[in-house]
Amino acid sequence: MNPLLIPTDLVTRLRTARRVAVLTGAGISAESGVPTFREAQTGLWARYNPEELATPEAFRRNPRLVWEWYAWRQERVRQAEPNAGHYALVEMERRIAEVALITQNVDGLHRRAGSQQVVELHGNLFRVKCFAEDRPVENWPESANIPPRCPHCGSLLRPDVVWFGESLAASALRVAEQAAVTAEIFFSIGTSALVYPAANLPFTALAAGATVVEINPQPTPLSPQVTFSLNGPAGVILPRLVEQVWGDAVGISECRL
Ligand code: BJW
Repeated sequence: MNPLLIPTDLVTRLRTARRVAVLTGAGISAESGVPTFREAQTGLWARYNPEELATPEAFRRNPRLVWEWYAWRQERVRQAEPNAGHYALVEMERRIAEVALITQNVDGLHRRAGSQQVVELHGNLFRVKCFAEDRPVENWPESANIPPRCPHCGSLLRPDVVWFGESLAASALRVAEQAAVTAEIFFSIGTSALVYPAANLPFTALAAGATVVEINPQPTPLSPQVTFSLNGPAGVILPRLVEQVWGDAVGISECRL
């Protein structure tokens, strides 16, 4: 199927949908120039495997290496801008009564694009917390230490993200699961669908009777189960989808697509 042709049946379902849930992964930010997790890394960090850096064990072993990797990623994201895929989801939020945007990304690009209801399942690259006590920390004394130390207990500071083996924030997971149960349409966009518990969400939605739509240039373990598979980049498919569903609506020409 031509991925740019959005199935008519999906267009019809979206026009009348009142509750939609969207799960995004690193692929939605790929067209902003933010590297995905499991595709080949480039430059300085090409010889490191991200899966091996995003763990508490890696941080215990070499806190400086892990802190510097996150500092490098912060810089990449600061230089990036949201892309047409992020903006199309902002438009979707404006058009549908309830849209829950659940992201595994820590880059903050959905909020920068203007999405309001964003659940960040894996934390945020720009927040910091104490490694020992899990306490959020906003300011710390200037020093040459890398990583810097917690001003309250003296332990190392770390990024406020969820590493392998760590629990997701219970409140975020609850909201995400509830959105998957109640959604009429569930989108899985730009994620390899490998990392749990996020990877369960589309299956929860399917079990509850939702239409499940995957947008990804590559197949994933979820692909055989979905109702609609749109094989292509999110930054191309999502604006086309929005245009086909609401293109004749008043004000669409003002959207940043
Ligand atoms: C495009 C595109 C374009 C490219 N347009 N698309 C059940 C079974 C088995 C294991 C487990 C299980 N439950 C829990 C586990 C263990 C573990 C897990 O899932 N392991 C699996 C790898 C097997 N999960 C956990 O440990 C989680 N914690 C937990 O469950 O706690 C309870 C518990 C503890 C201990 C034991 C058991 C239970 C925590 C998971 C935290 C994940 N953290 C990371 C790092 C966050 C911080 C950071 O960013 O540094 O989150 S890992 C990494 O993977 C990151 C991502 O959010 C996440 C998902 O990756 P994503 O987004 O899918 O990216 P990619 O790169 O994989 O895929 C990109 C996709 O985009 C590709 O498909 C491309 O084709 C596509 N694409 N261009 C559209 N233009």
